[in-house]
Amino acid sequence: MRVVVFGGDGFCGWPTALHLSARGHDIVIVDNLARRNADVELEVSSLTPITPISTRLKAWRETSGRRIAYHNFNVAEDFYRLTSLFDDFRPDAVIHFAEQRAAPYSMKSERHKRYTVNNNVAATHNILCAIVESGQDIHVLHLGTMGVYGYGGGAAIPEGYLRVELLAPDGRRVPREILYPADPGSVYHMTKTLDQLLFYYYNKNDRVRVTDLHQGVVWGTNTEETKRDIRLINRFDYDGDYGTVLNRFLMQAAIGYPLTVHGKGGQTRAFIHIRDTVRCIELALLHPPKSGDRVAIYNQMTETHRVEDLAKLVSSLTGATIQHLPNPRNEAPENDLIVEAKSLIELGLKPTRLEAGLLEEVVQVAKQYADRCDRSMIPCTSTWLRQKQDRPDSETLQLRLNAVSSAQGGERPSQYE
Ligand code: NAD
Ligand code: USQ
Repeated sequence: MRVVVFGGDGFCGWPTALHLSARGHDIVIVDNLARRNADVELEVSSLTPITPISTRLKAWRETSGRRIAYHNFNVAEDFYRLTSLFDDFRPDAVIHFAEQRAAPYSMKSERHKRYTVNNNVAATHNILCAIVESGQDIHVLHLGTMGVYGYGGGAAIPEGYLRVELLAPDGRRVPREILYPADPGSVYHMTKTLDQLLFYYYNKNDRVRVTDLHQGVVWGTNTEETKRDIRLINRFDYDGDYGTVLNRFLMQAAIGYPLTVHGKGGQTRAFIHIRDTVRCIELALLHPPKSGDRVAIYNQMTETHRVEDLAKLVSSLTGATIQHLPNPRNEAPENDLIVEAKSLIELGLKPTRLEAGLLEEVVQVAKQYADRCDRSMIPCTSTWLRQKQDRPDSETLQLRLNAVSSAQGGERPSQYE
């Protein structure tokens, strides 16, 4: 198939582009390098030494014999580059990763909130609008998030749609299937709930075929393809804005930094390994909705865990100590989370479960590049509530200062000093 990968230089997009190219698909990457620029802004780098995109693509040509084309433009702004690309390349499908994806980054300031909303919503809308303009029947695969549902509430979270009964004036009960009520927990997560409405509308009005993959927290770093050559290595985010919880714990264990549990760690989240991410996307690509079908929504996760349990597991494997920090987020201190996730398994996914060998593999990668870590970048300094930004309470301030003073070799002033 001919496939455009929007955001194909990122953490999930790059291994996906390689995975599909290795299986004979014809791939074009579009990426404006916003993620690399965010690293420049935040003064941090991927723990792994990712190479420039031209080096990545050359390395892929040399190791696989296959070419991946690359265009550098902003999907949220350069609408006519999109329409030209669709006219020239005539893709069968597009995979849309091109959004600002970190919840803490989206909460840093009004500028970060506005950037995240403008970028994410406009990127999704431009892609849909350009597909309609092209007159082509292009399947859209989008990386959504489990966070659109909120997390939990006692009953199982279905795959996108909820069966309800409306009460008619004459007392009859009218059955309906509606989008599961959106309950975002950050500005970033809110953009994903807005994306859902864009898909709903363009699917209803223009019959655009859409698969929305509501993905959990991704962990791991490399896939079969990114391991083929050091120049293909995938990014590994560990900083307080972009690092996600399990990879952060594994990396913290590798460098002897106490594991940073927010609050008591009662938050339960859904997880998936990066190798399953690329496989799920391949399965969804090979099984598109038919013309006229409603938006297909799959929960792309393989297991759920409490943050505290993950910390204990990593601690038991590595001997790392655990610290409980004041939670910078405005989120439930604990939640249950039961998720229905049958569709991708029915399509052929063999779930990779969290097990010691895979956790150890990530610790080894982190140990290998430990000298690239800037410990002062580990604390999460982005807070959800303005009052917290303005006046941290004394306990928060002390815990944060402790975290910074435990950092070695980094004198960078922190944002709350
Ligand atoms: P990432 O930031 O590493 O990759 C996103 C890529 O998109 C980057 O390379 C960035 O430069 C590019 N991009 C952003 N805006 C763009 C624009 N306007 N035009 C062109 N390129 C643009 O993020 P990721 O971890 O690879 O996540 C990819 C997608 O998967 C995101 O939409 C995210 O919401 C979703 N997701 C990620 C996770 C996770 O744990 N990483 C979990 C669930 C869902
Ligand atoms: N957490 C800690 N300690 C840390 C980091 C995080 O306790 O050092 C906690 C957070 O408070 C939160 C949970 O771990 O309760 C998950 O945080 P995270 O940063 O790992 O994940 P999140 O912010 O939810 O975002 C990530 C991706 C996002 C994706 C989402 C899927 O960055 O793109 O959409 O996971 S989900 O969580 O299912 O919504």
